[in-house]
Order: sequence, then C-alpha cells, then structure tokens
Amino acid sequence: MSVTEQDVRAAAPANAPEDVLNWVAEIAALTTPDAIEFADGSQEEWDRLTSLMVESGVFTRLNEEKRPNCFLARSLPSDVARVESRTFICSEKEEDAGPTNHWADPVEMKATLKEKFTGAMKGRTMYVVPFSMGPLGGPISQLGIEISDSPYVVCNMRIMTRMGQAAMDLIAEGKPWVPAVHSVGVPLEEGQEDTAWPCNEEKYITHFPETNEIWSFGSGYGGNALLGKKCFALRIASTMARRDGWMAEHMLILRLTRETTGQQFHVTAAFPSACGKTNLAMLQPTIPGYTVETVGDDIAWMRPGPDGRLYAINPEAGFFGVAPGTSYDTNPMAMETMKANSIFTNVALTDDGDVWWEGIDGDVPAHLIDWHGNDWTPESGEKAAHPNSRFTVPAAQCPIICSDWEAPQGVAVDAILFGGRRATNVPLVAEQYEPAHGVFIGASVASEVTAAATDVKAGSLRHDPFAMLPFCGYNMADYWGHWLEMQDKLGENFPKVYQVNWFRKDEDGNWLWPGYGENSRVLDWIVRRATGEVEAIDGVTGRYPKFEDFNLDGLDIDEAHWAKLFAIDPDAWSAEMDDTEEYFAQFGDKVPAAIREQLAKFRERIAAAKA
Ligand code: GTP
Ligand code: SPV
Ligand code: MN
Repeated sequence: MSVTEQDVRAAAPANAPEDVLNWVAEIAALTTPDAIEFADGSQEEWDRLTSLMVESGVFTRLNEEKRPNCFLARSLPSDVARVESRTFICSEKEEDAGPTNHWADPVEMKATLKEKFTGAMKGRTMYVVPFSMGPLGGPISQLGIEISDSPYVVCNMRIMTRMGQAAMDLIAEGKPWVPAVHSVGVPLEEGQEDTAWPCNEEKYITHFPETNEIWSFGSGYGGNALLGKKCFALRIASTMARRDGWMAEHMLILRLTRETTGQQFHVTAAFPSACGKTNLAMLQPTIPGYTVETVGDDIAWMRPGPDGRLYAINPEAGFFGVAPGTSYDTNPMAMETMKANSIFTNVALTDDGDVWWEGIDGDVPAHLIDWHGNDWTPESGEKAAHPNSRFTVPAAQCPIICSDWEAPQGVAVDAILFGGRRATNVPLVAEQYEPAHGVFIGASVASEVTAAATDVKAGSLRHDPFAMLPFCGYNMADYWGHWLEMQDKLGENFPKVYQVNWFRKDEDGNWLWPGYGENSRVLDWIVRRATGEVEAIDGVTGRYPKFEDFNLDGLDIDEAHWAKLFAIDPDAWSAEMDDTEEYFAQFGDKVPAAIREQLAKFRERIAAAKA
C-alpha cells in the first residue's frame, strides 16, 4: 500500500501549511512510496536513521572512541561526483540558459520527469525535509523543502543545512520556500532486497529557474542529491539574485583580524571545485600578526547592506569537503572539525575502524578496506580513497569558526579573490586595475579540471568563469552583466578583486609556491594594499607586489624564484587572450561591452610588454 493524502496529513507536523501538504501529497501520489516521514532535525531522528542505515549496510559505524557518532558510506563507482552532462537548466528560452549550460524545454522536461518519478519511491520511505539556507529567519536566508527517498540524504542535510521543525515553523508563518524533489530512482518490488547504494544509471539534475523548482533523479551523491547546496544555493539562487539585486557565488568567506590593531578584513574567494576553498577558509597563517576565522567554505550569498557595503552570509551549516590531501599538515582545522558527528563517503576504512585517505597524516597502513569495500594493501596500486571522497561535518565544530558566522546580516566584504589550478602563466597574485577589470579577471578564470565532476576529463584546462561554470543558473554573459551592475550600484564600496594562483609549477613540475598556511602572505599583502601601506607595480595581468614589500620571512624564495612566480610570457598570454576571445564569442552580443574593452586593454598591455 502506498502513501495516501490521509497518511501525509497524519505524518505531518501540526503546523504544516496547506500548500506544503498538497504538494507532498501530489509527490506521494506520483512516486508511490511505502511510508512517509517529516524530518524534525532531532537527535533522536539522527540516531534512528543512522542505526537504520548501519543495519541495512548503507553505513559502517566508525570506531566510537576514535570517531564518535561517525559513519562511512561507500557509493557505487557510477555515482561518485556531480554529473555535469546530466545537469539541466530548464528556462523557457534556451538563450536564458546560455551556451555553457545544458538546456531543456521546461514542458518537455516536466513530462520526462513525470515518467521517471512515477512509482520511483515504491518500497521506500519518503522523507520530507524542511530546511533553511542561512541562519533561521535571517533577512538574507531562504527556505526550502526537499523530498527524498534517501536516508543518507536526510542525515547529510541535517549537517549541511538548518533542517527540521524550526525551518517548518518559518514556512508555516507563510515565508516563501523552494520545492525540491529527489529520488535515487530505484523502486523496490515486493520482497526485493535493497542495495547499499541505490542509484539509477540514468540521471537528471534539473532546475526550473522561472518557477524556482528543483527535481533530481538517479544519484545519491553530493551536489546531485543534497539539493540545498549547488541546486538551490547556487543555480536557483543565482537567478533569484539577478532578479532581486544580490549575488550567489561559489565562494568561501573568511575573517582576517590584524592582531596589533584589531582591524577586521573579510575576504571571499572563488576557486573551482577541489581547488582550495576549504583549505583557504581554514587557513592557519604561518606569518605572525593575523588570526583567521572561518565563515564559510563553499558558497557566499552577498547583498548590499544599509551602509552601501557588500555583506556576505554562508548559506550552509556544514562543510562537504574533499578528503584526499587533508591532513594536520595541510588543514589541521578541518581535521579537528571531523573528529565526531561526521559522515565520510568513499574514503578507506582502517582495521581499527577509522578513516584513511591519500595524503592523511602518518604512515600508509599495511591493510585497509578501500572505497569499493575491498581489501587493500600498498601494493594494490590503486587509490584506497576515491579522489572525490568527502567528509560531511558540522561547521559549528570547526575550532576557528567565526563568532559571527551566523550573523543574519552577514559580514562586510573587503576583497574578492579568484583563483584556479594553473601550472603556467598566472602569477601568484594580481590586483585589478579597475572594477571592470575585476569582472574580466573572474570571467577569464580557467583551471585544470579536478575529480569533483565525473564527466569532465581531469587534468585538462577548461574555462570556469567565476568558478561558476557548473553552477550559474542563467546565461553566463548575463551573469557578467549582473556583476558589472552590482559594481556600478555599490561604486567605491564594491570590494577590490584579486587574481591568485597557488598552483604554478616550474620546468620540473614542482610547485613554485608552498601554498596552504603560506597563502597568508598573499592575504597580508592584500590587507596592506587596503590600508595603503604598500604600493603595487603595473603589469600585464594586473598590479603586482614589489619583492621588497612582500613578507617572505623564513621562506626559501629569492629574487630569481620570485621572478618565476610572476613571470609573464607575452606570447603565451597572447595565445591565452586569443583563446579567451574565442570563448567569449560563443555568447555573441551578450558579452558586455566593458568586458570586450578589458580584453582590448589586456592586449595593449601585452603589446607594451613585447615592445
Ligand atoms: P569543492 O568543495 O569541490 O568546491 O572544493 P574546494 O575548493 O573547497 O577544495 P579544497 O579546499 O577541498 O581543496 C582541494 C584539494 O586542493 C585538496 O586536496 C587540497 O589539499 C589541495 N590544496 C588546497 N590548497 C592548496 C594549496 O595552497 N596548494 C596546493 N598545492 N594544494 C592545495
Ligand atoms: C563542488 O563540486 O564544487 C562541491 C562538491 O562543492 S558538490 O557538493 O558535490 O557539488
Ligand atoms: Mn564547491
């Protein structure tokens, strides 16, 4: 017997409003689940669902002494990351999705989804998960309800969002909410055994920007399934932001306090997926004089405040971070954050019930269970953890979480960074010449592809404007136009833009820059630029630090090494601008004139460097 409207009403909290009940009943009638539960976000619910998943084999409980209340999940190899080729923007007009998104006609897609979701939850429990992106009731926050047939999703949503009854209470007050429907797409016939990671070979991650709807089918992993994150907080929110004069960005947020003066600086930074946001957000400065506090590690919602400055909030409540490469050496604060109450997906399991991944501290164990669930030894020759294996951890557990991380009005942004993985060409740091140049810097971001998406060739260089290529819910060139408008509106108050690159390599393939905590030196220069303590030198890609102004104390970097970090090969940059121009051409006349103008100015600077 599948769930009836009667059952929906019986399961719902007393204050669930009529529009919610009707929508849930409609989805239940379509997907025919066996049972229904409304998530309240309680500890009891977490304990029950995690125990249920341990029993069914979805979760492995980790060693209670080493990792209390922590669980390991292993996905199928066909479901390990976002699937960009199956991500659709279903705007009425194709040009509103733009050439960098996969577009589908909303009417046709709705018909397809109706077919896919028919009976999709048979044999499963439908969970109704109300959530808030941003502090509950905050002026910049937004509400949503995710319906999902995955208890793994429910537990992850409890960490990543403010989930449960408190969100329902706000919805009950009549606040707007975004409906998001998710199914792993594996109905169970009578008596059919479930598997540890149900998912469908055919996946649809779909967005309807004009009606603020999200429908996701076939995947249980990360951004495909935790619909508050990329689907809502970036793709749908970016379209809302354009309509309503704010910004939804793939950015970390951090607070830097100068210990001598107590002055605070807030920095947001956009790097493509798996390019260092979590690491920079939790930076441990190697130079004296600064304290870093984390506000967010992946998404920033930014709005002009009453004083005309730009204010940012982190819409999330947890971190869904890349595990490999994370250690006490590279990111001690992340290591501290994941000590308890965390979910690990696709990492390896040690013999004493703890987690392991490539790059974690200590010796490589002689034996592990790898992310496939198989025995592993160092001789296996394969990675024990998947390159896109992740930890899901409560942000509040981060030892350096900012005291204002839940300030409903956000923090005032002083500088915006754009970066990516660039082995060549891009210097360590460059400052914008003028606001439009800042937008040009964002628009021309290119980065070597990582394992964060399954269907893009890792290692290849691709354009990823504003680190938003997979996350912009509308035409990318219109998005550049929106940035220019926001800059115009805020004038002098709009934060200065910097381009950074921690990933430049020498001829032998060695990093030219030590990265991680040493990135504090770049932040220090940016702060001293803001206070007017140091000058910058004009160059081809922007304005650079003077060698003598930059704090290199204790680093083995002499002037020759410095020169490599900032080397500009005019021919290589000429070629890069040819490529950028070609990339821009696909947007036709939607490319703002100010951006074309910046390209011309860039070429003039190259010509001057050649002369
Ligand atoms: P998403 O969650 O996918 O959006 O990624 P992210 O931008 O938060 O990436 P994250 O900080 O998790 O970093 C991904 C990988 O880059 C990790 O393996 C890090 O160890 C590595 N990394 C981060 N910062 C640096 C750095 O400064 N230098 C070098 N060489 N590697 C870094
Ligand atoms: C990213 O890919 O940028 C992520 C991970 O932050 S996911 O939530 O899976 O998109
Ligand atoms: Mn991300």
